[in-house]
Order: sequence, then structure tokens, then C-alpha cells
Amino acid sequence: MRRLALALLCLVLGLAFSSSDSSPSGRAKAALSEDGKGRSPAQRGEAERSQSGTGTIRGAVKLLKKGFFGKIGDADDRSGVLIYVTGYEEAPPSEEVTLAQQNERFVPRVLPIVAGQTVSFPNRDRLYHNVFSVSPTMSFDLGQYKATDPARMQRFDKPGLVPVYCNIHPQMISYVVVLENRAFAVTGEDGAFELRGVRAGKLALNAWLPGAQRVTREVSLAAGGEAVVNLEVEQTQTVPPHLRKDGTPYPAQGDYEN
Ligand SMILES: [Cu+2]
Repeated sequence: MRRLALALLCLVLGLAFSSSDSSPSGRAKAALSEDGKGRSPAQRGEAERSQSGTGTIRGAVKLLKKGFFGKIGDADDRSGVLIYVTGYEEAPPSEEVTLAQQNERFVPRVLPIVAGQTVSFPNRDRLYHNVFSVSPTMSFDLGQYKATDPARMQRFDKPGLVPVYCNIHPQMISYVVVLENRAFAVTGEDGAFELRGVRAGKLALNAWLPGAQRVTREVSLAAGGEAVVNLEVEQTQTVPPHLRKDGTPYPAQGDYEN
């Protein structure tokens, strides 16, 4: 009987949460509204039950950087910090995500995805690239292809950090961050973030960007509740040079051909 009452309470809270949720903001919201599409009534029921046990985590990140004279200070631009939740697993969104090779750079530099998601790697330059990773989380080699070739694809199944490089251009560095669930966001200039549809419970909220140590805070999130967490991230490390896919160093600049 108590369990039934609890289930009803959860359902009511869930409905209240979803009906007050009319202003879409960010990725987490988009992921939330996708749930239940094209599913059987039993699957929809399951999706509703799991959504009813969710809450919101919001806050802001302060980004500390080394200034010209080596002094660490508060950066005006707090963009590009990846905020993500660990502690539960969720199915990946069905849509494909893109990590482009453009102007001899990877765009975006940091790509958060959910385990099981496929990434498309189009080459938008007029020269060859060779995307690869030798990461223990996911090692792959897409080979060489041009803009006129179809984009090559790679699926990422295991959560973890996957540095992605080009075997021809050493300055091309990106990070595919394979996450357990859809509760993530990347900060804009003001450093603010809001994660909706986060499963309630004891969770860890993480903040990371290249050149920083990951910062983790424990969060207890109640169903239908909201947790406010403010974090500080220090981006003080320089990214060390990496090797080519065969473990050899890149030739000195200008020695190789595109
Ligand atoms: Cu390249």
C-alpha cells in the first residue's frame, strides 16, 4: 500500500515537473522531450515512471586561468567547460553527432556524447586528414579521405575520455567525452549551466575542460527537486605534444605534404 502511494506521489510530482517545464533550454531538455516517441504503451509507461524520478541541477562555474605573468586569475570568458553527471546509465539519443575537420581543426574541440552513440566525422577541407585515436577507451583509425568522400562514422560504446587526433596535422586535437547519461551541458561565457531531467539520487557532478583537472562534487538530488552547485575549475596545464598513430613523432612543420 505504501509503495502504491509512493508511486502515485512520484507520478504526480513527475506530471507537475513536466507541465511546469515549458521553457526549453539546452540539450538536457531536448533529450527529455524525445523520450517516449514511437514506443509501445508499456515502454511509454516505463519512460514516464523513470522521468517522474528526475530533478534539475543548476549552477555556475568559475574558470581560473594563468595570466601573462603566471598569476592565476578569474577568467572573464567561462565558456567551454563540460558539466556532466555520473552515477547512472541512460540510453543514447538516436541522432547522430558531428565532429568536423574544418580549416585544419576539429570542430568542436570537445564533443560530449552518450555511450552507444555514433559520431560522424566529415572532412570539410580541400586536403586529406586521417582521424585516429589510440586511447585505451576507444582506439580507431578512420584512414584518409577528402571532402568529396562520404563522412566516416565511429560508434563509441565505453564511457571515458577519447582524445582524437589527425595523423597528418599535429595541431588537430579534439576530445570525444563518452558519458553514461544525457545529463550534460557545455558552459557559455557566463559559466552558467542547467541540467534538467537528471535522475534523482546520490550523484556526482563533474566539470572538465582540456588543460584542467576534473572537479567532482557529490549531489543528492530529490525527485522533482533542484540542486544548486557552484564549481571552480583551474585550467593551468598545457596539453603535451602527442605522437602519430604508429607511435612515432610528427615530422617537423613543413617537412610533410598534405
Ligand atoms: Cu589533418
